[in-house]
Amino acid sequence: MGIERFVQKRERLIETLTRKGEVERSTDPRERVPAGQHLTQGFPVLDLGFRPPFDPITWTLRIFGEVERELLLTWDEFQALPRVEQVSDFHCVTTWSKLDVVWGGVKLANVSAMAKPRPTATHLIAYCAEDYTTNLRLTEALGDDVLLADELDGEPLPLPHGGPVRLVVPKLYGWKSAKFLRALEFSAVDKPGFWEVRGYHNHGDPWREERFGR
Ligand SMILES: Nc1nc2c(c(=O)[nH]1)N[C@H]1C(S)=C(S)[C@@H](COP(=O)(O)O)O[C@H]1N2
Ligand SMILES: [Mo]
Repeated sequence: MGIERFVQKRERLIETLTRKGEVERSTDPRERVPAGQHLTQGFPVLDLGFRPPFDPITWTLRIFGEVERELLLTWDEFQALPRVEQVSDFHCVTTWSKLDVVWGGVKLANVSAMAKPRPTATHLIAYCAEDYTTNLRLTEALGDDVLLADELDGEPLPLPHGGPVRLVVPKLYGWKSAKFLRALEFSAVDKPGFWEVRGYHNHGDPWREERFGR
């Protein structure tokens, strides 16, 4: 299998870089495709098929649970938050990977800092407009590369890709990148989401091929 060779090559490369004390990631696209994945040039749309329309007047993002300060952000308030741009790779468990996706939005860690999670919070649960949910370990959800994205390729995030706001969690399989995001719960217990209760892996690291099971 070609992909397997790339992964072995990648591991050797990381070994070499670690030995040399260099930490930069390879820019060779083939080194960035996890085992069992293939590259796609387009950006497939994958969801349950129900895409709730966006109304900027009624849209809100609710932050609740184990926090000092619950938040209910309106569209205007969300737009006023500090913004970042990010280029990251996207790996769907159904085996397609897309490299160098250009996202814009707000770092989840910034919104979390506004809400001030209590020490009891261990997980972050994402709730979407069509009742899709997914779960993240809080430490990972607060990673520097986790975004509340409202732009794709410099344009407002299109509805099929989860507009107006979706999670982007580049280090985990795509099903953790919740589209049509409406609420985030800081939780003291893990709450496996839509796909996690249907057999997908509870964690979902593509580099460990955590596709199914716990
Ligand atoms: N709300 C919601 N978010 C979702 C899904 C979904 O069905 N509903 N599908 C997930 C899956 S399996 C993937 S691979 C990505 C796909 O994102 P895309 O449609 O922008 O490619 O969204 C994830 N987020
Ligand atoms: Mo997916």
